[in-house]
Amino acid sequence: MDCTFFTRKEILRLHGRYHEMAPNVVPMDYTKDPDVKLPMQLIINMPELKENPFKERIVESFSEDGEGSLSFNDFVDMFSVLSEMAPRELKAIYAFKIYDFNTDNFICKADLEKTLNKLTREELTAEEITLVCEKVIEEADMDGDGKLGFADFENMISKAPDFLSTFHIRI
Ligand SMILES: [Ca+2]
Ligand SMILES: [Ca+2]
Repeated sequence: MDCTFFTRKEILRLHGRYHEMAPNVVPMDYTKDPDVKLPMQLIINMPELKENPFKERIVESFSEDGEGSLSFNDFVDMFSVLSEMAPRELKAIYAFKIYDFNTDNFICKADLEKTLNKLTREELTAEEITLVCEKVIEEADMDGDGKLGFADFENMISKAPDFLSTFHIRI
């Protein structure tokens, strides 16, 4: 994916951030497109992500090797989608992917329970979570199969924009 909304100046600033996490590994000169990746552990400790309950899943979903390491390109893609300039539709695609914990292209009740537990930082009881999940699915599930496909999900976030708030980051 190449979908950055950043100016050259902003990309240079991001490169500075990427470089400062591992100055011995990340060269300053990127004209030769070096094959460098930084491990998830460094990235999830950035102040923009540290407090985000979905940080591991966010980083994972932008990791081209699928192991959570990010090349500088992956890193720019991630912040592009998280930036305020990203279109809502693009954020929705990633949010869906991130909330689909078992990666079957649907958000089922179990996915939604995990999502809500993280969004509410485990402040609700298990019964409350179950109730909210049932209600959300009931209201958003337009084709009545008991789980949320992407169209259902878009329906859900149009009614409950909080589901996207975790994907807005100011950098
Ligand atoms: Ca799923
Ligand atoms: Ca459905």
